[in-house]
Amino acid sequence: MTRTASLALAALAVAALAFAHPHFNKTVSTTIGETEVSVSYNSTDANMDHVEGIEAGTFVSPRGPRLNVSADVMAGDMTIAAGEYTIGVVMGDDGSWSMALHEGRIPRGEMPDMSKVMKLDSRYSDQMGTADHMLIDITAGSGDFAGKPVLTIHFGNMHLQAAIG
Ligand SMILES: [Cu+2]
Repeated sequence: MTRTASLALAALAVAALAFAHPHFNKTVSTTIGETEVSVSYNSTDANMDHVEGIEAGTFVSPRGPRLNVSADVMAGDMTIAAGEYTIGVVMGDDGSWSMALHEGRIPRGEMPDMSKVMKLDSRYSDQMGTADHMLIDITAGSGDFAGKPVLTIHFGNMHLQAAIG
């Protein structure tokens, strides 16, 4: 191998390393009151080019994050029944986003069943900074949800809080 070729290969290897950021399978779990709540997700890239092409009303769920609740839990004036859900977001006609839950898992390659999707009482902001990789957490709410537990999703410049418990 010529010196030039090996240098070129080394440069490619460095570029590949710089590109391949680690993506983690994460679990966040806690108890709210007596209820065990856990979220499992992959810290996938916040690909905003993909977000651009999404149509209003579509349930979008990067890598199918899952929520499990051990008992019925109130979410604003709705009830999330004990069980497993896929966490996603739905864009409204005005371009803002709501958090939503799809009952159970969506089988690979299948479309979400909109009759199984429940929109949560949630708040959207694009003024909370940027998360290059998806972050989901259960934390203390702010604004309308101050003093309440919330589920948060931060994906690119999209930041959502949803009432939970
Ligand atoms: Cu990445």
